[in-house]
Amino acid sequence: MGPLQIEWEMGYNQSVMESALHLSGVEPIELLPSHIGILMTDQDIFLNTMEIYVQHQYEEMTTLYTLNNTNSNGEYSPFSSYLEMDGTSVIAVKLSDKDGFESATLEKTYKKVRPAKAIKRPRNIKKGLAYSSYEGIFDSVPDFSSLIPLKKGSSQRLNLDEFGQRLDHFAIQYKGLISIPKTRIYTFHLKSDDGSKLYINNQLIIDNDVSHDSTTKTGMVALEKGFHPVLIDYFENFLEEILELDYSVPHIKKSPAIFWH
Ligand SMILES: [Ca+2]
Ligand SMILES: [Ca+2]
Repeated sequence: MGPLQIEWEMGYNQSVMESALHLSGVEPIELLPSHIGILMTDQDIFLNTMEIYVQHQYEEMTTLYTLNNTNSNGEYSPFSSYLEMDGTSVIAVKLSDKDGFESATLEKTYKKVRPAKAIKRPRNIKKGLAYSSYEGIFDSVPDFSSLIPLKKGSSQRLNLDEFGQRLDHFAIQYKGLISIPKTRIYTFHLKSDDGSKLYINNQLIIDNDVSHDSTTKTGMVALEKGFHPVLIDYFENFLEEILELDYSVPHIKKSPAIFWH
């Protein structure tokens, strides 16, 4: 079998057009091994121990792995059902068939982390978040400290309807606490139109900034049970406006975050 090649041709295919443009050619296609189709456990941080799973769709292929060895000449072993990690690990996997053909290597780092400490429950807290709203033409989350708020208040939940329907050209900063039911790893899902950012304990967890239509970005963080300072920065340029924050843990469906201020 010869090398794979693509034969191409382009031009006008309309009787009213002169065949002024007609190009054609042959290009070889270089086939390189890929790791597309190999899935490794998505969650990449853990508290104590973690089970790492690898999935792929190729029944004839054997999964091989190596630990903490970024050198491709490292020793690979067959991967059985899962790997249990108790420390930060770099895992590289590849697939191999009986003739020794190998896929490209997929490498992922799984990091053991400590949960961020909770703060003491402040006295007299109420449900919801404090907000400051601003007017202006923004194409990214502004530096709120340099702006004068148009309005300040509090809101039981993230609700842009409070600022009028189909408003354009505004920004809001929400501030408060998030209550965390159990010490573990949480995945936050921040959906916005246009841009937004989520900070927990002054750490940027999700950057969903710049002008765009409805886009959800996720971020994972280890949190101790209790209260954690939260900050949500948001701006709307024009057309639709959306802001939603949910969190999830494996095997439990997404729930809206519970806020206090
Ligand atoms: Ca709008
Ligand atoms: Ca918009």
